[in-house]
Amino acid sequence: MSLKKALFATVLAGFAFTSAASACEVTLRSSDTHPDGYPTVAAVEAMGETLKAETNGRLCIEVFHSKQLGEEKDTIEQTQFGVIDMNRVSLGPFNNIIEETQIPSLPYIFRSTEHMHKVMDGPVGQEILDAFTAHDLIGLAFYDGGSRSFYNNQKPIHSMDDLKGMKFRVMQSDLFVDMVSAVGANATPMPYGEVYSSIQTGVIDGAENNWPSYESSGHHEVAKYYTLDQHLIVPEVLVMSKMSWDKLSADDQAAVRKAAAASVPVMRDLWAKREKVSEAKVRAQGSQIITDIDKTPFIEAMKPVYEKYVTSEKLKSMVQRIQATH
Ligand code: GTR
Repeated sequence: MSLKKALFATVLAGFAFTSAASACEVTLRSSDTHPDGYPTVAAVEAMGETLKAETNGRLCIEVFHSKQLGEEKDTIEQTQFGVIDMNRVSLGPFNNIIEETQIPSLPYIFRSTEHMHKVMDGPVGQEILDAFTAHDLIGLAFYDGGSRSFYNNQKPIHSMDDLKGMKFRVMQSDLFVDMVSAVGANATPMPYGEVYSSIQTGVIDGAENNWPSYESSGHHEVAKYYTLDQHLIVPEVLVMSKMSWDKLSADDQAAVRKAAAASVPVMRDLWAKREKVSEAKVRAQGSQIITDIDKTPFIEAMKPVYEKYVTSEKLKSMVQRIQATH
């Protein structure tokens, strides 16, 4: 980090601590790309309520939703620098920085959401949370991100052949670029906030995401063909800046961890409901949902992605342990 950036970070981090809302001694600023009311936003707000109660009103959280603090990749950097205290993001944008996050981001690594929960709630999940510390972040909890599938504005996709040559936006992760190439399409990494207009103007044919994001972003308005190939079940993560963390007492750190853990079942519940609401909404608004898709060739096609990214013994062991989890 440059000296200038470090100074800026220190000034702003200090500011967050001294300018806290009246009743709270410390107000932690938390970033989210999603709009108010989205399950991730509501879950971090719920965590804030728990934390406030646990600390007799001393520690509070303010969620800056709707990318008020920026796009995910930028806010991650700012969280590392201590400019932002907390961040709720997908694991995808961490892939190029923290290799352990690539494992739950591998296509078809999880058989179901239940499988993902079991893994992320267990030792492999803990190892991944711990890996954030070396990158100036504290991993607090994993949230649900549903399963991600392709959508586009050109045609219904029924097979890998239909995907040939099409252009899809992916999160800014090399792994996802390779994932899209593996099924014969072209990937364009770009921030979430640019996807809508990029589809509209023909820069890309589509993108890939879960029901709630496909709906809340309005992408369904510009890309109505949604094919449930469910190539990713990538969890979301709630992290805290290590700089902000180190300013807390051990008791307050424990209270933050406890409140984060308590927000997980709240989030899962909100998520399950929102998936249904979003699905119903996009169907009602004219999206064409393609469900008759054979996933076997997609799973086969991902082999080179595993070969490229699962290289060290540590990562191989993680994959094996995930596959052996039932
Ligand atoms: C959403 C996820 C966001 C963001 C977005 C994207 O499903 O919740 O954190 O990563 O996808 O595609 O950029």
